[in-house]
Amino acid sequence: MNLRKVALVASILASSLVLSGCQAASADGSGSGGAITVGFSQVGAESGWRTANTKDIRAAFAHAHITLKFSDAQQQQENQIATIRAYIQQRVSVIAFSPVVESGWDTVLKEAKAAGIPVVLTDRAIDTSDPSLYVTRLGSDFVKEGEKAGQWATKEFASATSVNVIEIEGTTGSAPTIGRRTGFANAIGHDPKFHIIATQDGGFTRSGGEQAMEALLKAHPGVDLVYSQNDDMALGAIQAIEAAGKKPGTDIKVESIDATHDGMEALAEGKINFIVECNPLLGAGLVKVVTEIVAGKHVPKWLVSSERTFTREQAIRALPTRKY
Ligand code: GZL
Repeated sequence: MNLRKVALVASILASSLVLSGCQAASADGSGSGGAITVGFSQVGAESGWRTANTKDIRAAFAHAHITLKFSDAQQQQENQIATIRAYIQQRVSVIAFSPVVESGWDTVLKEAKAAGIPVVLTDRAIDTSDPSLYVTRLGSDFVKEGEKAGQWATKEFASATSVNVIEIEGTTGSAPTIGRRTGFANAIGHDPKFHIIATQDGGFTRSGGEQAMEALLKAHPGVDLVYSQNDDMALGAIQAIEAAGKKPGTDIKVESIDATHDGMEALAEGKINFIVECNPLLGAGLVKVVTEIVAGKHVPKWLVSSERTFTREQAIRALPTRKY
């Protein structure tokens, strides 16, 4: 066999070895045969809760020595869809993401399913007619969180004859916004003294909460209670209430959801009156679920977060040992 033929055979052999290597990687979705790689799309960096959630997930994967490809979608669904498609092309082992809004995921998740890549939801939920498009969701019961907030309001205003409520909501169309609105209504809806006099989207951000409250306070100076769907918006609302010369927590009651450090500090100071916890520490659970899925084990469809509520006294006691 002359040298030209030897070189040709050698190059064909080499490329077949490379291809088989790729085949091995694509078969188990790892970057190097056997190792797990997870592609994660995070909503953004809009709040203290999100920061704690991202920090915990990154730390859990580093501790487990599992490769985590991470992307920040800056609260844009089209960014998450593009990132999920990129993870499909990269043949990751598992795709995990916190969907910024509930709807619009079926098409891209069908592509992941066709590629044989399991999908895990963290934190937020999706609204789909085909639940087979994801394996499980690790996250909170947002309706229950809203109900806890409403139940506190009914106790706090037990002796009142009329209660004017302003509701500052999170991202329109997101699972926590929809669930917390539903839960709050479930709890107060039977009591005609509660009047939700205004609702506005604050985007789960501090500036969004301040802008919403500034506008709503001008239109509704007689508000009795602000129900904010997260701490960051509540902290913004507090700034607007103080700028209007009123005392948050005293002249206008304020309740919130998350129990992040800054929210708990405002609760301890009496500027917020009650907080419903929403647990962002999903990292260890996500590592466990990914490992079980890759091992072919069954996992429940919903791994619900355990959460509590805080009064001022409870916040003062809890603050020194809080993880976020
Ligand atoms: C809730 C989470 C929400 C938080 C906000 O699980 O999706 O998004 O309540 C965060 O603080 O921005």
